[in-house]
Amino acid sequence: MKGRPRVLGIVLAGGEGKRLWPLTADRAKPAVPFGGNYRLVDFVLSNLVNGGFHQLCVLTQYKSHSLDRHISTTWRLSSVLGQYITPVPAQQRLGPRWYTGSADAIFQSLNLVYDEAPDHIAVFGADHVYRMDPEQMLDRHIDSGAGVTVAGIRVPRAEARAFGCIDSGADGRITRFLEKPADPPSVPDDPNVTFASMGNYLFTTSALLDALRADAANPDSLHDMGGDIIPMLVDAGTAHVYDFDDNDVPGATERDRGYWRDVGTLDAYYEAHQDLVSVHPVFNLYNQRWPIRTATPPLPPAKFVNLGSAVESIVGPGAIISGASVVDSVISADVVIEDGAVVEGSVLLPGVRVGKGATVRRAILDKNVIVADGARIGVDQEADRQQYTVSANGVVVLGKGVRAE
Ligand code: ADQ
Repeated sequence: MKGRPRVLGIVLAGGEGKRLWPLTADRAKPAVPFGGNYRLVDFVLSNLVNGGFHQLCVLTQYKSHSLDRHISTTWRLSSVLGQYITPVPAQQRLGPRWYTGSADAIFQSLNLVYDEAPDHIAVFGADHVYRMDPEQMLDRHIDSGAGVTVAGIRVPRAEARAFGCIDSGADGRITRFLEKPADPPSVPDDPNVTFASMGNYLFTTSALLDALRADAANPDSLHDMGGDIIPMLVDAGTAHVYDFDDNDVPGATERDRGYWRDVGTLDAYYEAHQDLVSVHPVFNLYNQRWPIRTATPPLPPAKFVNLGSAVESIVGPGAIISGASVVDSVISADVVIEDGAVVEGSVLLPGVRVGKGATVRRAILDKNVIVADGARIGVDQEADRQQYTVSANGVVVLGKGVRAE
């Protein structure tokens, strides 16, 4: 450990996740369950911990209870070794106001930085499914001497309006940064591709402090990391890009190298799950050399009885599939599917019950949803629309605890 730079990790986990409604009706977006076992925040925390970053603060704000509980119970580290992962709620330290934006969230939490006195600060988002070794990004950041290094990835230009878009020179210096432009620029060698910010930043501590203080004094600022802080450092000529293509995680395959998904919409969330249950998924959950960590509840193994079956599916602990047919689905922990039921192309979160003879197609069922015997979901889109949320691509979504008759 001697000689290693001190790095404080700040995970921005206060996002509301409006586009994931109703999955975010009761929880912050980073607490949304994903992949049968995980919550979204587990991906960024696994990446940081696996990469050797062991002083981590998770800034929360909206509907933070389930996120706080998950982090406190799942992500304990040894404080004897100086390691911690701690949720930090909004505390109104600078007056009676909540965070006005992601930069204000850090500004209001600067006591964490003063306490730790780190050399560098990793500010990472909590909304994405990916594998990344942040230490490789840190090495680049230190080598370049930049004030901030922004992780960048190539995305289809058609999707780039949701991202910060980066132009950079051959030396990696960012020459232009456009936050969520209406007409995203393309990369020089491909008109259909944009180089986008992943919302993960490595700052030299003094650069972050100076930028946050200047931003706080600017009455016109929205106090947003992507909208205000990064453009400020780009103008100052001290922002570099780190190309995610260069990241090489142990055990990564050619296919899942470079995988990064913003699962911010119901359709993106659904598609990422469909990838997981495909025979050869792009994202390999089974790479134990870079594990995605979480705590699983103390439940017995999944059980299949009365010729119940699940194919092209993942099934969590405690699940019971009795005489039912499950295909292309994610069945989380403690789900029970009864005789004669059919579940196809669906994502069932923990505690869901599907009754006898029920049908569930192309649906996302949040925790503890009860599908009554014989009920049909995803069969008659008009009927579904009247009662439930239906995504742009026609995925039916039932919020937590809903009972479907
Ligand atoms: P967005 O994801 O749209 O774009 P934002 O909503 O600020 O930006 O979310 C960034 C992260 O901060 C998320 O993890 C979110 O949970 C968290 N967050 C948001 N508001 C917060 C608050 N008040 N307190 C604490 N945490 C908060 C950003 C960048 C883009 C980049 C995309 C990549 O601004 O440039 O391209 O991420 O997805």
